[in-house]
Amino acid sequence: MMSKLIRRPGRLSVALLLLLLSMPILAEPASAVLVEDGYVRELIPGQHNTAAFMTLVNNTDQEQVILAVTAAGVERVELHQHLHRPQGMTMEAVNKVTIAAGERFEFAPGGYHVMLIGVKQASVGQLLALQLQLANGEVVKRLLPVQGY
Ligand SMILES: [Cu+2]
Repeated sequence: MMSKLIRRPGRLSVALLLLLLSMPILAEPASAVLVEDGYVRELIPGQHNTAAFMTLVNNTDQEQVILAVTAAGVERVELHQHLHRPQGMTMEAVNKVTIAAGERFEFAPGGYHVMLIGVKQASVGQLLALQLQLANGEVVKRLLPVQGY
C-alpha cells in the first residue's frame, strides 16, 4: 500500500509533463507542420555530435518544405539521410525536406535524421529547443526530450 502511495506522484508528474509538452500546439494556431514523437539521442561522453528524430505531419493540403533547422546550444544543424553504399552505410546532407500534402515524413534511426553538430550538452532528461524553418516563412518551435540509447 505504502509503495503505491509513493509511486503515484511520479506518474502524475509524467502526465503533467506530457500535458505541458503538448500545450504549445493547443495554445497556438495550428502550424502547417506538426511535430510528433520527437526526441534527441543523448550525447555519448567525449562526442559532440548526435541526432534528433521525429515524425513531421503536413497539416495542410499543400506541399510543405523544411528549409533549415536550428537548435539551442548546437553549433550547426543539418538534414541528413543514410545511404547504403558498397563501402557500407554513410550519411549525406540534403538541402531540404519536402512533405507532400497531408502526408507524414519520418526522421528515424537508419533513415533521415536531423544531425546535431557541435552539441554543448544533451543528457537524458534535458529538453532541447528545436526550430524548423518552413519555406512558407513559418518557424515551428518544439522542445524535444533527450533520450538514452
Ligand atoms: Cu548524420
